[in-house]
Amino acid sequence: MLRHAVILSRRSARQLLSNMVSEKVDIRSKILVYGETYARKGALPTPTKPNAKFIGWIDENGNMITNDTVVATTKDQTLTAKWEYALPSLIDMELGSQCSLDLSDALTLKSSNENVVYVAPSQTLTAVGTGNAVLFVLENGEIIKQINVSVTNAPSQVQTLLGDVDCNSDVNVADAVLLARMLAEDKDVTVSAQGRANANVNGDDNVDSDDLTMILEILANISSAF
Ligand SMILES: [Ca+2]
Ligand SMILES: [Ca+2]
Repeated sequence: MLRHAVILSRRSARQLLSNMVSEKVDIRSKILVYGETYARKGALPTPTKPNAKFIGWIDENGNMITNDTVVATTKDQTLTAKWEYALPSLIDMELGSQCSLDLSDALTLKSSNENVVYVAPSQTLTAVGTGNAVLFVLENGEIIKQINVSVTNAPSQVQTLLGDVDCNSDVNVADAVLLARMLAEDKDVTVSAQGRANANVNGDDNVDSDDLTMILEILANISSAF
């Protein structure tokens, strides 16, 4: 029989094995013979990755390759692992809250509406506005999943200390600064639901610049609200 070497990689098996465990690259060299199955001299490896389920091996043409597949090429070939990620299809967030998904390093997120949910470079999500958005999960630039995100107002909270936006049991200029940044939609700051309740100094339906003015007045001892 003619032996055609199909070398998936020339790197040493040991190095590749460690790559398999730690990297998104799941490759191992295997010498195959045209007309025989991929299981020749041992089954194809079954890689593992946190929060992901291995689906199978895909060749360069997108064909699923199993141990029973017959080798139909004499060329070098690279098989790519196909994964299914354990990701939710729906995320409910309260306005102002943050969360992060347990992502594999290979995945990045992109928001369809950054005025609803903002994705930081760290991939942390911040609910910056009420409404719905779609999170695109990208692997190597390709969308592999869409997650619907719904942001709603936090349930109304009882004020613990009027003006204490950062909830440290004290009202000072840091609270005014935090509120000002929140109102300016500074995406680097987050205010908890309790903080938003405390920020609503005039007790109406909104947290807005009127409340900021009142906090500044409190700080300047102009107001006798306390
Ligand atoms: Ca405070
Ligand atoms: Ca208010």
